[in-house]
Amino acid sequence: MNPTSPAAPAAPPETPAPVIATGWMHTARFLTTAPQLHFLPALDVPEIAFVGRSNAGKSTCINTLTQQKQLAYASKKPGRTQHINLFSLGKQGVTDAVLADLPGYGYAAVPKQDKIRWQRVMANYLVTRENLTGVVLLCDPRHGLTELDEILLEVIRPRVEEGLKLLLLLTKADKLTRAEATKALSIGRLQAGGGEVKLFSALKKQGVEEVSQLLWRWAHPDGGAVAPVAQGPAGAGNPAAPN
Ligand SMILES: Nc1nc2c(ncn2[C@@H]2O[C@H](COP(=O)(O)OP(=O)(O)OP(=O)(O)O)[C@@H](O)[C@H]2O)c(=O)[nH]1
Ligand SMILES: [Mg+2]
Repeated sequence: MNPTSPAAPAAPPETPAPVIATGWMHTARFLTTAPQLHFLPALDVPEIAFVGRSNAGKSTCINTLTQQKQLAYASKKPGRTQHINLFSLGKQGVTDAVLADLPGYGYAAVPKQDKIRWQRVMANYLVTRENLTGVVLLCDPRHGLTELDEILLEVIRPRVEEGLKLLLLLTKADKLTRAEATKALSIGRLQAGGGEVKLFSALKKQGVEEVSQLLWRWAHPDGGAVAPVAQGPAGAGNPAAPN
């Protein structure tokens, strides 16, 4: 076979050097916030959603990955994030992907009606958001996957089968012994149904490069070379908040 043949299959997306992926993450800036799905702007760049139980560490993870202290609002008090918050990524004002920080679920003190309403918003988002490219499901392995995490995995399963990317991110890994971390990884691999599993610690900056590289690959399935290019007008040129 001629290796230079134009008919040769396309190479899988290249893994960028860690510095490219972390540099890309560092470009994150606030785009918009929405209390409900229909307030979200329609975008045509890849969107990566951070979901999981309240207090799992979603906002902290976004801050750690983007190397910014307070881009996403993190707090000891569960239920801090109450809107869908979008952050743009890309060089020099050119948005080539968006991160979405979603409110957590399963916080006991939230009134039942609010819980049900939020679960509906979330399920709708995961099923209907057209530019959704990947989901990062954060889970504190000391608690394991909750019933609501399992429901979420069920909800996205058809989309994962059609190519939606999934990462089960085991957070607060600094709280685990080496043996516990190994065990958490193997349990996670059984549960992640088609997705990847990684350990992460905001405290120790564990997993930052690996996760940044993975998200970069999700957002640049064609390789993207060293300098990412915009994939469309992105609607991000209109950062007007809904309210
Ligand atoms: N030890 C440790 N604590 C962490 C880590 N990541 C987050 N936390 C702590 O966990 C708590 C919750 O973090 P958040 O990032 O606000 O959690 P969240 O998932 O965004 O929570 P909601 O917005 O309520 O859904 C905070 O007190 C963080 O400091 C970590 O890697 N290690
Ligand atoms: Mg949060």
